[in-house]
Amino acid sequence: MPRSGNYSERKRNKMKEQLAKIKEEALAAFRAAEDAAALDELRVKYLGKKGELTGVLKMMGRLSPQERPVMGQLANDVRAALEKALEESSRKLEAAALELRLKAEAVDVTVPGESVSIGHQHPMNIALDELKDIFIGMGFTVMDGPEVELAELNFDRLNAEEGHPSRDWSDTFYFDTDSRVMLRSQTSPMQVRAMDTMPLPIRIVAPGRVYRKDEVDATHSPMFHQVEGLVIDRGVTMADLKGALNAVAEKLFGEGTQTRFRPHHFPFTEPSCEMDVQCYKCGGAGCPTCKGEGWIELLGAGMVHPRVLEMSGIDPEVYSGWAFGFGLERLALRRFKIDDLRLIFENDVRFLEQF
Ligand code: 2NL
Repeated sequence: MPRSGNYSERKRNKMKEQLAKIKEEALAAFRAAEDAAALDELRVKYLGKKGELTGVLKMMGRLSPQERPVMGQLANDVRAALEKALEESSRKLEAAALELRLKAEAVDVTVPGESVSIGHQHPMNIALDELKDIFIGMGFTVMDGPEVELAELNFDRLNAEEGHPSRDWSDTFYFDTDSRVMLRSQTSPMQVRAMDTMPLPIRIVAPGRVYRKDEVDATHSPMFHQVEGLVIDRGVTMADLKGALNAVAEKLFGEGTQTRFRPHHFPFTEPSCEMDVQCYKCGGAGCPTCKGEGWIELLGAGMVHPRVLEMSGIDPEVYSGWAFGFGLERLALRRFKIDDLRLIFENDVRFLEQF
C-alpha cells in the first residue's frame, strides 16, 4: 500500500484516527447525556480502566520509542479535553437538576394561609369585661373569691337571721348536715372578706358564680353570675349611691339615661332600694321590651346595715357605706337581645359565634 510507509507509521496514523474518533464521539455523547447517571456511564466507557482511551493507550507499545512520547502527549491531550468536557456537562446537568428542584419545591408566599379558628369571647365575658372597665374607671378594685363558702360569711355576717327563707335546704346547696359549708348563693361573702382584711376606705366589685336550687327554665339556672359592689368610707351617703349608680347606668345605656329608685328590703342594707332604668327601647312610653312599664329593673342596692359593719369591726358611727348587686345574665341577655337563659350555658357554637 503506497499510502503509508512502515508498519509503525501506519500504526501511528491508525491511533491518531482512533483518538480523534474517540474524542469526537465522547464529546458528542457527553453533551447529549441526560442525567448524572448517564454521564457517569459515559465516563466509564471512554475514560475508565477498561475504557476506549485506555484501549488505545495499550497499543502504544507497538510504536517506535521516538513516536511513543508524541502519541502519549496526544492521548493525554485527548484525556484532558474529555475530562474538561465531562466536568462541564456534569456542572450543566447539576445546574439543570437544581433548577428543576427549585421550581418543584418553590413556595408561593402569596397564597393565602389556612385560616385557624381561634374562637372568641363568650357573651357573658364580653358583658363582664365591659362592667369591669366601667368600675375600674371609677376607682373600684375587682375581687375574686371562693365559690365554696362558709354559711357564716354567706348569711350570718350579712344579717340574714336564722330562719331566713334563703337559708332553707330547698334553696341552698349545703356540703354538710349542719349547714356550715355551702356553694355561695351571692357574692356578698367576698365583700365580708374584704371588710375583714382590707384597710379602709374600701371600693370593690366582686363578680362571680353563685348557686341556688332553681329548676332550669328560660329565666332560671341553678348557677348564675352576680356582680356586687361595696364602698365604705367616712361620710358616705345615699347621694353617693345614686350618683355612682346613675353614672354606671349612663355608661351602660348611653348618656342621659333616666333612672328611678324604689324602696325595697334587703337584710344587709338599710335603707334599701331597687334601681330601674327608663326603657332604652321605647324611652318610657311602654313597649314589649319593658312589658308596657316604661322602666326596666336593673339592680338592688342600699346603705350597708350598721350591724353588718359592726360584725366586721367597722364603727358605724365613723364609717358608712353603700352596696349594690345585680345578676349578670339578665344584663347580658338584654344587651345581646337573647330571649332564653339556657342559650348562655349550652355553649352551642352556632349560637356563640354570633357575638
Ligand atoms: C340584688 C341585690 C344587693 C348588696 C347586694 C351587700 C354586700 C355587703 C353589704 C351590704 Cl357585704 N350589701 N350587697 C346590697 C344590696 C343589694 O343585691 O338584687 N342582687 C341580685
